[in-house]
Amino acid sequence: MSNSKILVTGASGQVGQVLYRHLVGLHGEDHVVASDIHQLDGFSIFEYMDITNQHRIREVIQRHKIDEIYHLAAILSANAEQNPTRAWNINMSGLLNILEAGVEFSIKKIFFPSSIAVFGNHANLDMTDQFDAQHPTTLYGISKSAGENWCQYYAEKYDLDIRSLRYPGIIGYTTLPGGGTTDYAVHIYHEALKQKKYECYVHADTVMPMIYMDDALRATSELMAAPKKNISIRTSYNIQAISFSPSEIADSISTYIPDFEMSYKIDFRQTIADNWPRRLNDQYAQNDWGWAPRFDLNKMTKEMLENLTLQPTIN
Ligand code: AKB
Repeated sequence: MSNSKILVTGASGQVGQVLYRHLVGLHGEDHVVASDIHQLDGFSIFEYMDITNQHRIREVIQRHKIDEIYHLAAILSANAEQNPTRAWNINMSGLLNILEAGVEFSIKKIFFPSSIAVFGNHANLDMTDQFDAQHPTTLYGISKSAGENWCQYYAEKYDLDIRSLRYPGIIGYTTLPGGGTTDYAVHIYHEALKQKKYECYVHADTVMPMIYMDDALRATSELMAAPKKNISIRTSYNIQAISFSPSEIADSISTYIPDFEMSYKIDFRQTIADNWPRRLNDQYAQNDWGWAPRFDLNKMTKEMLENLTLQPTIN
């Protein structure tokens, strides 16, 4: 247990819910404040918070004497394309409000999730380096790329200890994803158990980088726990875990559900996926804070199917 008082924004989202519970496990329920515009059951301390409302953010930080923030509130890639200006407002002014509050209230540490979406087709998409060119093709990618630069700016100008990961698609069994391009890799497990079939919106051979939720949580806490002097990247760290295509995940599921059938109906998310890295070089994360994933595709499939069988889909 620690004396930190932690605020999680976007706590009702796919990662937010799980990260909230993870942080409660590490720090105790009196030390973690969940905030969102949707309240779910299971939060010990919850504050309604619209991330674009700076006054409200200041009020919550003051009331709970917050000294660490995990800023997860954001609109993901596919949803952002439906309403780019709204997504820009939420993703950008939300982050700036948190950074400003970080300076005003001398917040000790801030976590900002960036994404593989910061890269576009001017990067080497087969093995994207930490400092490869960023020419994002989605509004989400543009907002995360700008966000990374804002983080570095605040870190350098105000010595704000802000740390960030470029999350790949995150796959877990307790929560459903909310409007990303990588969402298929979660839905496929639910549908495999319910109907033994799944219709995928990207081509069979479209490889995207993904990570199992346990690894994503561990990467986040290891980064946040690392000594400040080890953090050499103040934009956002590349992390690599598992890269696979829809046909490979379908094969992995078929080892447990032999009559599982996959079909394809391609939509606008194909173009997004085509401009994202397929695999990333995460040398800096390995060197600076010892990053190493523990789940490969088959180990993840086993865990997903076993846990979803015990605890059926929430939707
Ligand atoms: C999305 O698909 O938008 C996210 C991401 C890769 O950042 N899962």
